[in-house]
Amino acid sequence: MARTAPRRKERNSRTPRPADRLAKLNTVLDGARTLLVVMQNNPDPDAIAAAAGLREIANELHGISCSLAHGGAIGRAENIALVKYLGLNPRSLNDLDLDRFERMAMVDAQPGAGNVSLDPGRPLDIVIDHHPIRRETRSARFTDVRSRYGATSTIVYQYLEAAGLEIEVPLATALVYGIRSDTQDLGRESTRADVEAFLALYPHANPRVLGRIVAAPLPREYFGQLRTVIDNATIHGEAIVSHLGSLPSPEMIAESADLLLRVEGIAWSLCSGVVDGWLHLSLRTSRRELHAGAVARRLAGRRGHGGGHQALAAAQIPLRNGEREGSPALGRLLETLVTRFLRATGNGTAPAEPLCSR
Ligand SMILES: [Mn+2]
Repeated sequence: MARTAPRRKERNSRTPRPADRLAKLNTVLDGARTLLVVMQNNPDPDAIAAAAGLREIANELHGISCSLAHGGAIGRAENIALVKYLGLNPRSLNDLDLDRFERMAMVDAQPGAGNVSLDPGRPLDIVIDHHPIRRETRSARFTDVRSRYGATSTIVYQYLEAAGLEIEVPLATALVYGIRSDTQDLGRESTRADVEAFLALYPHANPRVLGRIVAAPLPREYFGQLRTVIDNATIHGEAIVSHLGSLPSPEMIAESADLLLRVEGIAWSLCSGVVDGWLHLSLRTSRRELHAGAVARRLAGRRGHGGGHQALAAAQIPLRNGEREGSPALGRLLETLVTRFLRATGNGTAPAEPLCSR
């Protein structure tokens, strides 16, 4: 009987060990007194947890005083609750004198991406992220971009672990939430590293607090937006699209795309909304082989930014004069985008029908 060679767990010689990565990170942080950690616009739980984790490393290993910043606002009730629980005071990028900081880091995002307000020309010392690598990122002094990972929280956990730092309950709870929310409870875009980080962190997390954060009270406007999502949702074959109109912040667009992907028989969802003069688009798919990130880039075209993972992606397009919510010009733009989306996903010829009969 033929024997197969025993499968050995071998580390690819090109993959640096966590301790080596930490040593490199430490070199960059060494000697600094201040650090600014920049998150994506409207940061999500993964970004918030990853930033809190990097802050811990800077604080504990280097005595660096650390500030957190982002573009846009923290809009979702869950994210506001998380920030409050962690005792963070994230600042708006617009309110900060960036020259004041001796080091600049970015987590869960990359310079020049569509969801980042920071001037891409500003040099960064550290970039830690799990989105596909961007050209601008390569000029940072230290980069750790692992696009196969489900969450930046997983990557930051590995640094905390390598540093031998005791992870306190609030940070463990946040990192667990970061991993859970970016991977839909490890069911989407997650790797073994995400599962291992989750299992290591979970015993230190406070599930009761996490339960309260996840079920934070929602403002009544949330339900109004939800009604708009459902009223405007149209099915085209295996795809569903909905426009949410004008919104104060874009989080509801992504959340709606998640929700609509759950409609029976649907393999693609696209939700859109207008925030601050930009059209935001969120895409989701259960057909990962077609790559949502590639479709998002096609939707953004040359005018906007687009990208993301296999199963989830986003695009942002700056609106021109006259393309206001409710205007014929915006209507035409949306129609073009929906047509492009339906063609890209193989639903171009399917008849349109409303999700719910009115
Ligand atoms: Mn993330």
